[in-house]
Amino acid sequence: MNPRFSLLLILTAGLAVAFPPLPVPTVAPQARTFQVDAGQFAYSPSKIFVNPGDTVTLELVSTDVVHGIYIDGYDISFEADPGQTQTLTFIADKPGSFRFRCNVTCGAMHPFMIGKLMVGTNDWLYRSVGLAALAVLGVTISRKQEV
Ligand SMILES: [Cu+2]
Repeated sequence: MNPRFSLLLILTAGLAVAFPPLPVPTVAPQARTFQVDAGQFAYSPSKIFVNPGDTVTLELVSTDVVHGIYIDGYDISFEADPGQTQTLTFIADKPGSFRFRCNVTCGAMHPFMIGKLMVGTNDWLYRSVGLAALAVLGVTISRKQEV
C-alpha cells in the first residue's frame, strides 16, 4: 500500500474515533445500591459508576468517627454516626463526574477525604484507547517507511 495513503487512512480513522457521537447504548435506568465505608480519611469504594437516570442508594457506614458525604453538583449531603448506617437515595439525573467529600470535620486529613461519582457512559475512555492504538499504528507504519 502507498505509505501516504495508509497514513491518510489512519488519520481518517482517528477522526472517526474521536468525533462522531457514539451510539449511546440505551441502558434502562436501574436501582443501584452501594455500600460506602467511610473511615479516616477515605471512602471505600471511592469511585462510584452509575448510568444517567439510575436511582442510586448510598449506604454510608462509618468505621470510626462521624463522617458524611456531600456530592458536588447534586448538592445533597448526609451523615452517618459510627456504627449506624445511613442511606440516601437520589436519581442520578445529571451526567458527568462529580466529587463527593466528607461534610463533617473528622480530623487532620479531613479535606482530603474525597471520592468521585461518575454518571454516564465512559466513552472518553474508549475514545482515548482507540486513539492511542491508532497512534501506535501510525508510528509503526512511518518507521517502516524509513527503513
Ligand atoms: Cu470524614
